[in-house]
Amino acid sequence: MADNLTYKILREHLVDGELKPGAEIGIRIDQTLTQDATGTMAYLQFEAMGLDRIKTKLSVSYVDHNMLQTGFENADDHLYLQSVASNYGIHFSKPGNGICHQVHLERFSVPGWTLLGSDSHTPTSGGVGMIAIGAGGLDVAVAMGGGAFYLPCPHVVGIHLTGALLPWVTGKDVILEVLRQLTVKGGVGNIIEYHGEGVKSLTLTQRATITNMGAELGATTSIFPADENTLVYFKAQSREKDYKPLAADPGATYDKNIEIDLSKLEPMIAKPHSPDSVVKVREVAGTKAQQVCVGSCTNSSLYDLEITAAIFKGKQTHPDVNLTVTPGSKQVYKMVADSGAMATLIAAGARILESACGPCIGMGQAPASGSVSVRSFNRNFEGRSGTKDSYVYLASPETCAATALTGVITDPRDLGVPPVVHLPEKFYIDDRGIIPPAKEGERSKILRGPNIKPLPTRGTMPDGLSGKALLKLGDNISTDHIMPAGAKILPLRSNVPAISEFVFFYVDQTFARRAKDAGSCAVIGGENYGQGSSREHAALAPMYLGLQFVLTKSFARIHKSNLVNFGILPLTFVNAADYDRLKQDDQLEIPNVRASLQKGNRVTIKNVTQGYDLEAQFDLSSRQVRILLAGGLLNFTKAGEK
Ligand code: MIC
Ligand code: SF4
Repeated sequence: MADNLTYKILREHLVDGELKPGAEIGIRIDQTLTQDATGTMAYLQFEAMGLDRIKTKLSVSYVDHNMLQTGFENADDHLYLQSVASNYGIHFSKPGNGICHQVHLERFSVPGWTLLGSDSHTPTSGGVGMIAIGAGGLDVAVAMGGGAFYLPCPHVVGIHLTGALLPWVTGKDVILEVLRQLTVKGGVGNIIEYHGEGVKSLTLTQRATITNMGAELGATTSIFPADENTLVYFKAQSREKDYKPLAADPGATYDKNIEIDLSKLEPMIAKPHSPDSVVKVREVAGTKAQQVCVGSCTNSSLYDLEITAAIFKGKQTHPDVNLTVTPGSKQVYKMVADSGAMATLIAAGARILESACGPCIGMGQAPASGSVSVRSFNRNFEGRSGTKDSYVYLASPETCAATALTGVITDPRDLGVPPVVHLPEKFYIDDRGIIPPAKEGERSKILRGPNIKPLPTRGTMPDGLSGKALLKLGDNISTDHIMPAGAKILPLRSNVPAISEFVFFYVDQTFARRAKDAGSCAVIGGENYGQGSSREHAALAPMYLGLQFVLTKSFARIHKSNLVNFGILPLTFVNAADYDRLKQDDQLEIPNVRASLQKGNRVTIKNVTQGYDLEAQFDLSSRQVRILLAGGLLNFTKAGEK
């Protein structure tokens, strides 16, 4: 049987179910990663499982998000993470060592293995041929304990690449083109596999940019074959031993096929406020920009910074533009310092930031009111930058640099012949920022500062649910809308009672108060509800506020499973017209919900306020139903269920 690469790896890791698109499967997880903003909860959950040590081949805990340390909270979390890692067999990547995805790609990625990460951009490592999936922290905790990761068996979309990119056209432009074609919900339920002659022409870091931002498609993950270019990268990292060539079997087929001729692409840009609002840079060229940011896990590799510096050689940023540059890892930072690229950037007037997520998640560098910020990042949801009325565009580092030079959005092809960047064959390797765990059996104190509050839990699901529909929302609500991040709110990730005050804060500041007054509540949404990040706080904090069920037109993958993991019922409309009829503040009831969940795939919702019944459906595996009945995945796992 000719398998595509995705199915080859899934088949090797399959522990439950059958590889039939749509059916639930369980896969063995080789590696996990967490970052600090999702990690504290993941490790509190891991601790609650009562195991001695992780059972994965490797688990790494990174610190890269909560790095501002404007109070004690972040530092407390870092100490907790380091101490818990040491005790349970987990490697700890210190603050300053880099953004989790960049560091993982450099130092730990392995072709053919599986990686589960509590961050939606975990697919970055798909660039080397891993099945690397983003999930909620609780799923990652279960995987660290040796449990399988359950997911609907994906359809595989084959993107057949031909040709080679023209000068000034980049991996970022490829994924922006894919987003233009497929949209932010086009990848739901799919793994995107790149194949064909054109693959050869893409460097490893270009591939990683493409798989990273595949998260914005809502895809389960994205993957490239492992080939000569992968080997070049592994050699540079002195990790040849981890390399093995991998590709789809000859004659393998895909559930859907897309053709992209790389030589036909040109520089692309995503307009505010969605990563799929993609147009050619040319179409918005001339728009005045006030800020330009190069960095984030999408585009902060050595090449990205070297090319940015090369564009600025002997030149200055435009007087009206603030340019920030973030090296993705300590490796990149040290190498741009040694090569002189950093000196060029400093001379050009760039603000060099520490190696962290920073402005990508609104941790500093919020743009001015009403201004335009052009970023090499992957998300531009409204308000995510920290300034609600800013206009964030997403483009390649090359387009960013051209824009910072001229002060207006600029197609980099207008700069003439591109500078040539030579990367060294061997990269700087220094893993001292990654602290190995204590030996098995050696225990030390786990440090819990006052910011770390116990994890709230939910009891088993009652016989009936009821709640006021506190919000009626439109399409594509992101987890940044549900549980915003940014400098004020992100440090509260370890304190659910405190962070819950900010649920839907920028949508409706009265939400948390109204939820508490109501005691139990529901939310109504449109298509692709919960797109974006893997943050389980977008389920956990609403659960704490009494959210019982969410009724939408459709859900994004990770958020839907986070809702289930925390005992919140995800429902979709049977008749689209019911969405229009429902009103905010309607009192809704689902009598006999336990019985309905165990029977079919529908529930009847009573609209008590308007006096009518409507049908809703649930697309859940029998395992997910059992999780919901148990009141969430933690209760389910503690009870020894699988
Ligand atoms: C993001 O890019 O939105 C984040 C912040 O990295 C999130 C994780 C989080 O909210 O902690 C993600 O992508 O999953
Ligand atoms: Fe960090 Fe931004 Fe990447 Fe999320 S998308 S991991 S916030 S750099």
